[in-house]
Amino acid sequence: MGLLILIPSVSASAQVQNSVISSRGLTLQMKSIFLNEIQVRGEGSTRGAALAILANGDYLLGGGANGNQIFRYQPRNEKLENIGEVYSDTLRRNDARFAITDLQPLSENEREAKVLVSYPRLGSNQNCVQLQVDLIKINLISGSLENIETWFVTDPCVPINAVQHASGKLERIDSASAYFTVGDFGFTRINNRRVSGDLSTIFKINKDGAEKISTGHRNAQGILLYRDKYLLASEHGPRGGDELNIIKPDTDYGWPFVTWGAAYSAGDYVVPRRSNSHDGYQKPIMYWTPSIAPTDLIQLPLNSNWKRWSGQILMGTLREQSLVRIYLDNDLRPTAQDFINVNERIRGLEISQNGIVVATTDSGRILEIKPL
Ligand SMILES: [Ca+2]
Repeated sequence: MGLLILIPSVSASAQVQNSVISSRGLTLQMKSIFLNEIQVRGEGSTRGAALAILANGDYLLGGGANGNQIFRYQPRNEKLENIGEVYSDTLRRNDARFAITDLQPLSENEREAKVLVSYPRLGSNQNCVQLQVDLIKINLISGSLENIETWFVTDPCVPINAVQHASGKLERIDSASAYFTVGDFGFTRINNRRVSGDLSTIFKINKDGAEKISTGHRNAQGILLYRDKYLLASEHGPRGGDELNIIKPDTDYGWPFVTWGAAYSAGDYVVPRRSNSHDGYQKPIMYWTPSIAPTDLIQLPLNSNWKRWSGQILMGTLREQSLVRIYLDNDLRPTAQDFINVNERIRGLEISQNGIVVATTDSGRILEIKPL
């Protein structure tokens, strides 16, 4: 476990705090920036913003009080601007889970960026929820956005009590396609594959449609093309049994039939056939019981100031309030992990072009972490 030491702020802004974390031979500096405007609000809950980093170093943040706004933050001068709304707030309920789930730039130049945006939203009768992916164009000169086209809408539309477990994470493949995770939405019929449709699935999407890659995912909140060729996904299990999986085509990862987590009881939305088991299905390469609630995955840059952590994986967590450092050997076997405590629920996690780890937190902060 890393050690967190708060030191007096050195920034002119009262909203900025610096601290030092020492963890297994590396000393890290963490800058924490509180941005009230980007936090998603809902009855009884708050949520961190979705995060992407543009080629010019600026951050895109998806969130705000109603969860449907995009902001641009320029770390050079600590300037924040609201650049527009992706969808109407009539398409959500007053619940922080109704919010932009991910932002993924596909192509950029000095004038504009084309970015995929995913979000759960109400269906046409207002009683059910679907996950949607739109391509938007951001004018980087004027700081405005334009919605270009819808790429994907999940089916079925799930009864509204179940906006939980949306997933909705994107990973770029090239300028015209991406991987996309769809959760089980807490759907009470998720154990019937004839009606579960697009739920619990990882897709490859482009403007013409979606191709199923793998199934049996409960709530994949992290996805990463590791070493540019292996697809990894993290997911939340039920009462334990959180997983890290290597995603292979036409493979079933088991949910809701098997889980390493504890059994749900009769009052839960679905009861797995077997708990503490993965028999008959693809096993995760790592799992965590009790739950740590894993989110985004990133790979630290090779041959960088991250020294012996270069090229390794970092994973955000909600419940554990830590970054998890994971080392996979050449056969993709996990041979080391440790927890770097940041005392924050990590929602979005990215790596900047200059090797700074950037995270968004449910408390409305941006964290910038780098080796000292
Ligand atoms: Ca599984």
